[in-house]
Amino acid sequence: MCVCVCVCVHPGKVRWQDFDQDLYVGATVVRPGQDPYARNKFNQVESDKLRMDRAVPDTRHDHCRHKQWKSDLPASSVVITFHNEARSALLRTVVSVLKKSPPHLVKEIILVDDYSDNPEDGALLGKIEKVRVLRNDRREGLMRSRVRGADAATAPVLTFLDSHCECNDHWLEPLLERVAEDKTRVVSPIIDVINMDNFQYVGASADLKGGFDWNLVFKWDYMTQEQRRARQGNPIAPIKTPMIAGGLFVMDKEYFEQLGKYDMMMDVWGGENLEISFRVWQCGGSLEIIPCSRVGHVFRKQHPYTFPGGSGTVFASIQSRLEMKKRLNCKPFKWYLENVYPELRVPDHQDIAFGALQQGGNCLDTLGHFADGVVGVYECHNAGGNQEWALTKDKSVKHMDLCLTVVDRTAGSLIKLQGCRENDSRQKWEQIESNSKLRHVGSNLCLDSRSARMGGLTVEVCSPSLTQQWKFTLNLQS
Ligand SMILES: [Mn+2]
Repeated sequence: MCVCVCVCVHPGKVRWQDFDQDLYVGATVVRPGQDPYARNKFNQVESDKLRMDRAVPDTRHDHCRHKQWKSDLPASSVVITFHNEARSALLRTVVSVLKKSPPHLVKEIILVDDYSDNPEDGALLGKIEKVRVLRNDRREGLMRSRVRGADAATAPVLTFLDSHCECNDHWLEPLLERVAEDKTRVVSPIIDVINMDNFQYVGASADLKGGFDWNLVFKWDYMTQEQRRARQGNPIAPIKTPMIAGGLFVMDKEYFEQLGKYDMMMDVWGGENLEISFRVWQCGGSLEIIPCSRVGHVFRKQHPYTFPGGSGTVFASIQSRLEMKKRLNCKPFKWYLENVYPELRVPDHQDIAFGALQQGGNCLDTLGHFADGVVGVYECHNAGGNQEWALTKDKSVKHMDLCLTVVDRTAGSLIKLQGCRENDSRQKWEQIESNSKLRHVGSNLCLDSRSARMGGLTVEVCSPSLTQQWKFTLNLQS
């Protein structure tokens, strides 16, 4: 006798388990002799080898494993936008959502195909249960695509994901719980690293917050020691963060609309995470990272796609956005800097260059020394601290109130840190050769790292040597 089990799947749809991965991914494999990085800037051959529902390590803190989530959480619409994504990566993203979420919490997955070369990349996935596919009929960019997906969403909560993610165990419940408690919270998971070369699911530090530098580039900041100590009693407590990485977050749909969604005049990609982070904080909401939620993401070193019209043309009028912020009674940026991101050093009007002073992957570093100590170089860590310098209008190179000082004006002599003094010619420097070198004004010698390992930085006769090439993170003079 045959017993049939009824599986409730809509007509024409299949369960993800029944989706033909080999047929879908097989159509776009990397041919022998082709560069596996050419299309996606990650190793597509390795990505294609993996099963769509491969097992990944549970990277959560132990405390998360016993946690009970509220039973009456709101459902979410998952919005995934993509442009020419590798099929295997896109499919794994979709499958991991379906596999790792309680079914009643995922109302739908909305794939927004931002005019990929092959419309089938998205269209074929529309066969999978809960997946809806929207395709732009021209390239719109990330922001307008996300807004299109959000507008089509029918669940009360929006979950935005990148198209090369893998959701981990119970990733969704802790995010939804925080948003259900307070609609003005915008939350994101800890983003685990998936290695772009071998696709190993690596994990991530739980001691990071999102921040930015003055080139307005997102970066991860280590929590201060004080912040880490405060968390020892409750290591899985939500982490207030000045900035979200941008690709992965959960937000109440009504709140997203109230706050002005995204700026529809923003093109292509980038900067939108800073913009929405500032807006959420300044307009009364908050941003959190929820440690019990983990989602893997393939981090790349390069953009895989082109910027139509060039990346320098993505500017537009922000008049209507300014009016909106007025209407919403948003606080000024100064408030954000002082209250949300007090760790960030703000360049003042005296600075003409600012940030780390870089030489390749190394940065000028106080090495923890104070007055009369030498300075050296150390691997750049982008966390400010001992690597934070400013060149000021009065020509000093400053770290806090210590200045680079040429004690002895002969080539080969060590540079010392000394308290900054006005009008001390031993502390006057200028940038030369298109801001690529630092020359001591009084001696015409250049800052040099050739003896960094034998004592410290020195001044030397200026030359084309790479040990004299220094670049500030941010140059405010042209
Ligand atoms: Mn991404």
